[in-house]
Amino acid sequence: MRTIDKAARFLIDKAKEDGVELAWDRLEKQQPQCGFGLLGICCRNCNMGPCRIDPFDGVSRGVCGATADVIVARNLCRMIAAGAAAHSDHGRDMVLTLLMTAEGEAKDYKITDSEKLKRVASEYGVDINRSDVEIARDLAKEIIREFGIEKGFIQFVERAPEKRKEVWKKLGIVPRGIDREIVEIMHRTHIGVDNDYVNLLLHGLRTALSDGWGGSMIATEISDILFGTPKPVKSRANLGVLKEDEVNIIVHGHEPILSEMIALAAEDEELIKLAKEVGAKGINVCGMCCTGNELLMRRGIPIAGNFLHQELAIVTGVVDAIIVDVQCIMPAITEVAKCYHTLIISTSPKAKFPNALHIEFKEEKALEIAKEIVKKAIENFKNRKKELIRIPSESMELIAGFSYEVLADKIDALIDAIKRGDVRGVAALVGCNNPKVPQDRNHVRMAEILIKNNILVVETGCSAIACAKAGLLLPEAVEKAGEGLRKFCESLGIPPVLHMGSCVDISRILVLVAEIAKKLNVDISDLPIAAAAPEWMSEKAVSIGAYAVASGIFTVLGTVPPVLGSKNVTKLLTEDLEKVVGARFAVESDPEKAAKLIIEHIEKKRESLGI
Ligand code: BF8
Repeated sequence: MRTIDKAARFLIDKAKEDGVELAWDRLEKQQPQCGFGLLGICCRNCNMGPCRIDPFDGVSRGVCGATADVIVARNLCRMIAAGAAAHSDHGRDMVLTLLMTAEGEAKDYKITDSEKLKRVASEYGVDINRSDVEIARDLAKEIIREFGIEKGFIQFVERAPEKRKEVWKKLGIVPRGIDREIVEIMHRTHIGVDNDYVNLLLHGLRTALSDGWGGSMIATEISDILFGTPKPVKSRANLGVLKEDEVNIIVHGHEPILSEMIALAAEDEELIKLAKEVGAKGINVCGMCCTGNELLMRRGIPIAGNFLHQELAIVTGVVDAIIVDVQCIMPAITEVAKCYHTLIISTSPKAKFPNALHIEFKEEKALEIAKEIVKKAIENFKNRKKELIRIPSESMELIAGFSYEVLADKIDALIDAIKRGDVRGVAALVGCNNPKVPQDRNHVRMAEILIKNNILVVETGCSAIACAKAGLLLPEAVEKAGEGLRKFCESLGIPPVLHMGSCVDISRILVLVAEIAKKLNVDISDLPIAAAAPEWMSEKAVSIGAYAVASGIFTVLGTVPPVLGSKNVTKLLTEDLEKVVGARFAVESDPEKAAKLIIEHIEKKRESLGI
């Protein structure tokens, strides 16, 4: 089975009829995948190699003498570095936009959440008794400076409970500047530098922390300052949100700097008029992946799907443009688009796609460029190939928008419910789709089992989109929940599965669990909470998993990371880390068993807390 999603099944069949190759087909063609790669024991870090380590003989070494332990640890650290870099560069772009906004260079942006601006500025020691623009300018400069700091630590570390900070201090892994930590990973993993797998992995954790409590948290906070802090909002999810009689534009990628402007441009009277002139009834903007989550959370813009929906959206034959920026955009979409009429428009100098139309996005002329892009989509409406049009009917209602601020006044009620035992604990389900897993199966199945067992589920990223499509982000989904969780959710009028945003918004979950820990005067690792990335595939997910564990959260991975080639690294990650940071990884691809691991962990933590 390739997917549990009916709309996806419909379009996978259509793609076959149309002779279009999809990610699942390409995965099949890759079989058998390289065993050395799967185990993490190939090294290309210098030109004496590439080297491969015999996974069975226990003595095999690379040309330089690196063992399986060193190679696996180095490779994993580089995955963390790439993932942390992606999140943090996104964060940096947000801060640069805030600075340009404050300096009057990016006139189409404004400060929307002034209260949050002042709150964050106070944390950074910026004087808040001035105009928003002055505060924003100094805050942005402070944060930009922080990216590279050599000495001292990133500010948001202060949001962690004291006990957690003590753990990090003792291990020497309190994160410094984000750029500093990432550069150090690249240095340490160069030939002949750090050859101690424990030392390497500790630095991997430090770098991941600079992502979770740094780059990602900055991305979230600045997005809220610029575009507003999300509040509960109704919308719909799945490919049925596409409309045959309107110009369909999908924004795909990650940074709301672009997608917010596209949404705004699509409201322009002249462009709507132009759409009508070409025979469409209007302009339908839909989201995909995490930039879709950003628009959904703040504007209630419908979300067409998660990672494995990106090719399928084109197969409907009605997507007039997919506008992309950075991250999670398959190079394949330009190939798929050749069979239909869809225009792929790339916008970032960091991410160009051969065969796509490149219209570079610049914050100084944001709305003007956004309008130009939307116009291209409208002009492409007439090129639809009528015989290839088929839109699946599936689209599900949902409620999203559960930022930390929305949940803050519910924390006491949550703690009471946890103490009473009505709610057993909280589980975060996050991360991607991966064609190695039937699309959405693990996300949805795990969420269903967890809520049945009275565990409140919080979600971000493609996991949240999977559960949205399955109808779990609705208050009515309490029918699938256990009695206690149902009572709790009904008393607050919330769904049992809460959409907390995009992948960088996992930082909202960190803040939530940190506040719960502070209120109970315990460490995060003492709480009845857990996390899972049931269908993860990206390097960003590796960084997320690493900072979740380093923050004290037991984390279950649903696809196997490339570490099994080293028994020592595997043991460190899945056993020994518990003694070091109070949490560890588990790997379990069966969703029933993975959910069971989380339930057992939560019950164990309740017992230790005496509740
Ligand atoms: O940003 S969009 S595929 S990497 S989960 Fe995964 Fe989905 Fe990408 Fe995180 Ni979000």
